[in-house]
Amino acid sequence: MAEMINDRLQSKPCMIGLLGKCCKHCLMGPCILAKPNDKGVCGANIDVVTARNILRFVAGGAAAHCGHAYHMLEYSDRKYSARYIEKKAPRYLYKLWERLGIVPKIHFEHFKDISEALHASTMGVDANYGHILGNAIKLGIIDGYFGMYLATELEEMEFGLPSIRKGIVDLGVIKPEKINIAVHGHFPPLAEALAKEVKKKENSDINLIGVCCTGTALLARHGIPLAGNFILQEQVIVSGCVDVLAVDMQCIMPSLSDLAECYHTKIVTTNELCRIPKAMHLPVSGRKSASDVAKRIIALARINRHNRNKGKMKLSNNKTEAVVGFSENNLPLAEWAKMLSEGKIKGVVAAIGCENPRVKENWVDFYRELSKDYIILTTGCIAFKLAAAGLLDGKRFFHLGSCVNNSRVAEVFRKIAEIIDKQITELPFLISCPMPITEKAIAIGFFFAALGVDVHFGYPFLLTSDTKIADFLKNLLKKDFRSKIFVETNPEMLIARIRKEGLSDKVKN
Ligand code: MSK
Repeated sequence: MAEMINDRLQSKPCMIGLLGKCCKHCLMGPCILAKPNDKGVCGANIDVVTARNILRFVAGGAAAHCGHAYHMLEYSDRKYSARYIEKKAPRYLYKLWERLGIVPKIHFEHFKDISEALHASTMGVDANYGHILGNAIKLGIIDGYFGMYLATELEEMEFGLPSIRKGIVDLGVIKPEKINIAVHGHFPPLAEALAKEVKKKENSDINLIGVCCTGTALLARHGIPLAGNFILQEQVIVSGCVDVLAVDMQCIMPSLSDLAECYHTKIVTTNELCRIPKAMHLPVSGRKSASDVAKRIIALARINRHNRNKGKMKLSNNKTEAVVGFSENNLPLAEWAKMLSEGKIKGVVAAIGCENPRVKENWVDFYRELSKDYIILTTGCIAFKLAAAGLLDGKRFFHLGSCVNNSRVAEVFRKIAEIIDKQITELPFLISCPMPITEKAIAIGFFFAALGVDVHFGYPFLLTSDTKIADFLKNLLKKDFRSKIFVETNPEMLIARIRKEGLSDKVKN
C-alpha cells in the first residue's frame, strides 16, 4: 500500500535519538549519552538530556494544537474566556494544578509558556529533570485546553456538530469518472467551503474526498468519504485520478510535490504557514477568501483533469463502511456509566494517534480482542486503520473524530466520572497510542496523564528504563496525578496484562 514510505524506511532510525539520549542544543555537541553515567560536555546527565528532549517534543505538539486553535480564532474572529481552563476542567483537578503551579492564568499566556519551555530546556537553564518534566505536564494541560478543546469548540461553532452517520473510507473512494479533489491536513475552513460548493448542482461532476484529520472532520460533519490517513497521502496521488490535492497544515509530507511531478495532480497549499516548493499557494484568511479559494480550486481541477495519464492510473477497490460522527453529546454516557458500575463493561479505552509505518505489530487485533470487554473510542489516523479493518460499527467502537477532537474523549471521561460521582482517575479508562509519529501525539499523552488517565505508547520513544525518567513517568506522576505513562510495544503482552490486572490497578496501589 504505502510503497513509497516503505522504500524510505530503509533508512533506520537512530536509537540514541529515539530514546532521547542525544543532546544537540549547543555546538559543543551533539553529545551522545548512551551509558547511564555518561555526561555531555557541559555536564548535563542522561536524565536532564532525556527530560529536555521530552519537554521539547511536548512543546512542539502543544504549539501545533494551540496554533490550530489560534488560526481558528483568527478565521472566525471570535473571543474566548480568559478563564477557559477553569471553566472546562473538573474542579478538583483545577485546584490540584493550581496548587502545583501548572495552570497558565493570563489570556494567551500559554504561548509564553510554550516559549518559556524552549527557554528552560536550552543549554544552561533548567537542570532538574523532575522540574523539566513537571513543565511537560503543564504544557500537556495547555495542549489539551488551549489546543484541542478550543480548536474543537471553535470548529463546532463555525461549522456545526458532527452527527452519527455511515461513511465510506479507503482509497476506493477515488472515482475515475469524476473530477477528484482531495483535502488534507488539519485546518478545515477551506475543506468546509469546498463541501458547501460541491453540494451545488453545477458541481455534481466533483468528487470531494478527505485525507488525514481535515478529511476526518469532513467525514464526521458531512459524510464526505475519507480516502486515507497520514501514510496513504502519497497513494492518493499515485491513483493518477486526483486532479487537485489541497493541503492546509500539519502532517503534510514534503514528498507530495516531488511525487506530483510524476503525475498530473496539482498541489495547492492553503495556509500561510505551510509552503511547499513547486506547489501553488492560495492562502485562506477568512470566510470570504475560503469561498473564493474553493471556487478557484474547483476551476483548476476541471482544467487539470484533462492532463490525467491513463497509463499511470493505479486505482484501488478498497472501500469500507464506517459509522462515524460520535461525540460526548450523542453517546449513551449514562448507560455506559451504569454498565461500568454493574460490571457489564470493564472500562473505556481510547485508541488514539497516528499510524507509524515503523510499527509492525498488529494493534488492530489487540483492540478487536479488547472490545469484547471494553468500549473502544478512537480518533486520528488509528481510527482510519480501525475503520479500514471494518471495526467501526458504532456498537463497540466509536469514532470521535480528528486529533484535536481528543477533547471529546476527555469530555466522555469527565462526564462518565461525573455521573458515577467519582474522579476520572478512579475509573478504568486508558489512552492507548500504539503508533505515535508526531510531537502532537506525545503532547496529547501528557494532557491525559494530567487528567489522571493512564497513557500507553506502543513505540519505544519514552522507553527510558535506565534513567530516572521512567521512575517519574511511572511513580512520580502517580503521586500527584494518580496516572502513569508507560510503553508496551507488544500487543499480546499488553492484553495479557490488562486481562490480569484490569485498568484500575492504580486505585488499588
Ligand atoms: S493526522 S498527528 S499522523 S494522527 Fe492528525 Fe495522523 Fe498523527 Fe497526524
